[in-house]
Amino acid sequence: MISTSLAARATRRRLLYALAAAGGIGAVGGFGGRPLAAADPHPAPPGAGAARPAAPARPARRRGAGAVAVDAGRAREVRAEFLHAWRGYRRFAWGHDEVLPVSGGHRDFFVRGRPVGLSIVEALDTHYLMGLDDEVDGCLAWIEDRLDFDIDADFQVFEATIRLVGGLLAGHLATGSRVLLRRCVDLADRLLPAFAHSPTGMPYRYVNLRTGRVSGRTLPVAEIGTNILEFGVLSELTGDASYRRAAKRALRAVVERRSSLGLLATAMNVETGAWADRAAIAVDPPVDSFYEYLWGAWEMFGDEDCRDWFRLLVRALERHQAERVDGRLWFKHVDFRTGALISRRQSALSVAVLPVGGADALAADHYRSWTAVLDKYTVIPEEIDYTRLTALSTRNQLRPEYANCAFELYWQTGDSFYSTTAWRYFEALRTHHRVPGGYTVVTDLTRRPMTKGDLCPAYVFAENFKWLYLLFSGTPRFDYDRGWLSTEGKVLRGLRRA
Ligand code: DMJ
Repeated sequence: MISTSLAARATRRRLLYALAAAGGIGAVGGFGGRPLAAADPHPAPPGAGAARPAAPARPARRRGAGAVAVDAGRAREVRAEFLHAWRGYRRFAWGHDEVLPVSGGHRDFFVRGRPVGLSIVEALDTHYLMGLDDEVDGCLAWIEDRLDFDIDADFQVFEATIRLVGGLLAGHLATGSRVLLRRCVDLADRLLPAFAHSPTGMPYRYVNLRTGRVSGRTLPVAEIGTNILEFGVLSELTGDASYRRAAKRALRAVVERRSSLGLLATAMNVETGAWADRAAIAVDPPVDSFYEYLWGAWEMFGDEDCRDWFRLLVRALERHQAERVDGRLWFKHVDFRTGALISRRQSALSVAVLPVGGADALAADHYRSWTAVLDKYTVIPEEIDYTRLTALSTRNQLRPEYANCAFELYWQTGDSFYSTTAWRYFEALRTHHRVPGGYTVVTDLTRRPMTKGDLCPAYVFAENFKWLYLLFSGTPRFDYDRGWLSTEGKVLRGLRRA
């Protein structure tokens, strides 16, 4: 039985708090004797420290009474498994982008033969949150000595932004390291030509980091519009508004091209501004994080345009794509101009979008839908046919999205359903993805034992264990009242200095 869902969301409490005074908080600790600079562009609310300038209203997250499911035993187990995965990387792939934990090899993520230590950058703030300060130290030393973005090769702008710019930013916010901020600014400046050379302001897909030559004029919506959080924080840290301005222009260009139904298609030619297809597939990838970043820009920077665009797009999503099958909420793929059905497939990545995006009632229902998939398969398949709840892919690429959503919804509601199911996710992760050399992808989750591939994607060091650790640890290094994380799990606001 299929019916359209029009769930409404509850109201959000709002608080006023002051913008960061230049300079932010002072350091009381350090890593390896390196000088720590003031880092947080969004320091603590008024009352703490010096007087701050008058500030615009910004939203604050709604919190449940028990927003942190503190369980020291579980937090320890999560941390131990993160360390197991990390030791595999350190042993077999140090300095390379990603570890192949079964064969003991490694692979480069952006350009073959040109590693940028991706897993090191991705892991920085996770190490910090878990109190693994020696590891933070080792990562900082590698970045200081070895990381150089003067590379004559094409880098994918979206991945470089969410993983590298975001990782370096979060690392800087955690440690105060000026080197991390310098590397971050250097990389962002090398990425900016992708925006500046485009007639529409929507970025090209690739940019040569040395020459600034751009390429790839047709790209999906998530790649066009998943950058305002990283670029916005960078603007605040540097005082240079051009990063945030470029990101905002790209968002606006996409939203302006929505159909009369208020839907976005999937991919755009950024030179002509013409859609390259007609499929509205949100909240699936490669559109997913476009939505997250609209709401994030409101939460992080008080950007009212982005808030309004988010609401407008989510209203259209509810009206034309949401449907219930046996009481479970899913989002069908439709023609973005007519609303005609294209398919009833759903990606496992979809579960993480709405809780980050301020549509909590929808998010909660969608999470319950994916929990039914977790119950059926133990490990969530990459993609399903939601009419029959059957796997269209038997793989799982060590996906973090279910844990991401569990953390977000627990954080917002304090409902133990999310901590219980998050723990189930963790136990399945440990049972089915663990190998002696770390953690690896599953290639067939319908077999027993599940068959495994040979890759630990770098995002595992940024996401899976971090979401779980934040959920169960209540670490004092994270400000649970006002923290904010990116689509790649980077803490862009609310890191507390040790
Ligand atoms: C991560 O790189 C990010 O979460 C991104 O937004 C898309 N998905 C992968 C992990 O699945």
